[in-house]
Amino acid sequence: MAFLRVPRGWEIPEGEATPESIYEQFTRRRFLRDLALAGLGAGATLVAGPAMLEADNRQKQPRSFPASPSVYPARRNPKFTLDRPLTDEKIAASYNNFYEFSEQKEEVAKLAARFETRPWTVEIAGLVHKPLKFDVDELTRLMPIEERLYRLRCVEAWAMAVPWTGFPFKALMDRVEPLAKAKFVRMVSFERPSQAPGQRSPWYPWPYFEALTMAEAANELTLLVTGIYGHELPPQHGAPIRLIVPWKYGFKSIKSIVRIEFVERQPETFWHKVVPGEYDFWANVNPRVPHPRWSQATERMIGTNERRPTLLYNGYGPFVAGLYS
Ligand SMILES: Nc1nc2c(c(=O)[nH]1)N[C@H]1C(S)=C(S)[C@@H](COP(=O)(O)O)O[C@H]1N2
Ligand SMILES: [Mo]
Repeated sequence: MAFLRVPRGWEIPEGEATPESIYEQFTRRRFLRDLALAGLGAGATLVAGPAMLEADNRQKQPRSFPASPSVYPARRNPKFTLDRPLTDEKIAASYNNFYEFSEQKEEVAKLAARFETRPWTVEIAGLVHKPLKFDVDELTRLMPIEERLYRLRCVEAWAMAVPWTGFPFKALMDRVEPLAKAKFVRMVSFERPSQAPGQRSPWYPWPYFEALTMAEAANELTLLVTGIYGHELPPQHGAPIRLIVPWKYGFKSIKSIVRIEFVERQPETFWHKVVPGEYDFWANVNPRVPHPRWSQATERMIGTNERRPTLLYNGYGPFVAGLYS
C-alpha cells in the first residue's frame, strides 16, 4: 500500500519555525527576469509590426509581475469585511502550504520562485454544454474581477486575513452551462515534477485534486483567484489561478488549477485519499469538531500570533449555513 508512512508535515498541527522574509528576494529575481523578457520583445519588433507597440510599452514599464497589468488593483467589494487586521503581506507570502514544492512552509516561496506560470491554459470539461479552454490572462480580462477581504483558516489551526483578487466561480459556471446531471465540480492542479521538487516525493498521489458540490461552487463566496494584495498572485500563493472557499479548511482552496470538470458522482479529494480518517470531503471549519490529533477550538493568526476562537464556518455562516441544513 502506498501512503502507509505518515510524512512529518501532518504529524503536528504546524511547524513552529519563524517565517523568513524571502519575499523581497523573490520579487527582485522576477524583476530581473522581466527585464530580460522585455529585451527579447524589443528584438522581435524588427519582424513584427503590431508586436512593436506592446514590446515598447513593456520596455518602458518593467514590472515585477508580468501579465495582465490593467486589471490590478481591482475595485474592492465592500460586502466582505473583516473582524481582524489584515495579515502582513510578506508574512502571508513566506508561510505557505504548497506540497508540490515543499512540506516546509518557510521554504515554499523560494522553491516556487522560478515556477513557470505563463503561458497557462485551463480546461473546463465534463458535463457542460460549452466546454472551454482558456488562457488565464484572457479570462482575467473578461471576468468581473474584484477584490475581497477574506479570512483563511488552515486545518493546522493557523489563520490569516488577506485581500484576494478574483471573480466568482459562478461566473465561470454561467459561461460553460453545466448539464442538469452535473452534481460536483472537480479541480486538478498542474503536474510538473521538473519544476516542483515536492512532486518527486512518492508519498503523494500527484497532481493535487479537490472538489465541491455544485451548490458550494455556485455560492457567492466561492472565488477563482488570480491576485493578492492588489497584484498578480506570486507562485507560492497558487499562481496563476487558484480557488478560495473561505468557510472551509484551507486544503480545499486548491492552487495552480489546470483543469475543472463537472461530474455526476462525488469525487475523491487529495487529502482524503492520503489520510482518509483525518480529512473529509466537506472540511467545513467547525470549532466543535476536533481534528483527530488536535483541537480546532482556537486558531493562531500568523504574523501576530494572536489566539482567537475558531468561528463556525470560519465566520461565514450567514452565507453558507443554508447549504448544510
Ligand atoms: N495544489 C495545492 N493547493 C493547495 C495546497 C497544496 O499543497 N497544493 N495546500 C492547501 C492548504 S493546506 C492551504 S492552508 C492553502 C494555503 O494557501 P496560501 O499558501 O496561499 O496561504 O492552500 C491549499 N491549496
Ligand atoms: Mo491548510
